[in-house]
Amino acid sequence: MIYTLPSLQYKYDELEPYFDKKTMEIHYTKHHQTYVNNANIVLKIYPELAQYNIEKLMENFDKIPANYYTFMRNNAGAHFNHSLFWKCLKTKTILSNDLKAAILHDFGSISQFQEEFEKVAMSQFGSGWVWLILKNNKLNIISTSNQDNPLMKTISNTILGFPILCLDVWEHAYYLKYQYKRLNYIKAFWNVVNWDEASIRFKTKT
Ligand code: MN3
Repeated sequence: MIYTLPSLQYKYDELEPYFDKKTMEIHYTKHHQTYVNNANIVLKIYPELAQYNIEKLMENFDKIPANYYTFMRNNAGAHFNHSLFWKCLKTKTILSNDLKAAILHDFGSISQFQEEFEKVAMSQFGSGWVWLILKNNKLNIISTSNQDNPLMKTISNTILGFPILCLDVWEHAYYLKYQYKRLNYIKAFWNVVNWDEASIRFKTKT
């Protein structure tokens, strides 16, 4: 098995005006494709790694040979992150039911949840990701640097949590449209969050 780009459930221009067509196209066909190609180089050298799908590879990161560890942390990590990110985007979905109740319980209100998410996203210095994660039945918001993710056994050798939702805060995700205004990009995200996907992910772990 080698990795391939997952198909998108929408057209590049469908998230306009929040996420622009050009950024979506370049992000998917150039950035994500490059990460996939790079990760596949290592799968060809070490076919035993190819038994894992990308999610399982994150949980088995200790099996990656040391000489390719950083390379895969960046590229296989990016493949996992972007594959989830595309699924987290959709217009006109509504936060409801169990996930809504859990967010209200754990953050107090929807606006407090959004404020906290924006704060974490703005505090991530340089490239990285913001995550809504579930751990021990509690929701939390964290950020990771570069292409790390909460499932990856890296620094602490434990899984930080199960990702429910993610946002790419690398400049390549927003610079064409928003330039240095990361906060405007983060706020635009609320218009294109796929709450249906987030709810499904939440349900599988509760
Ligand atoms: Mn990206």
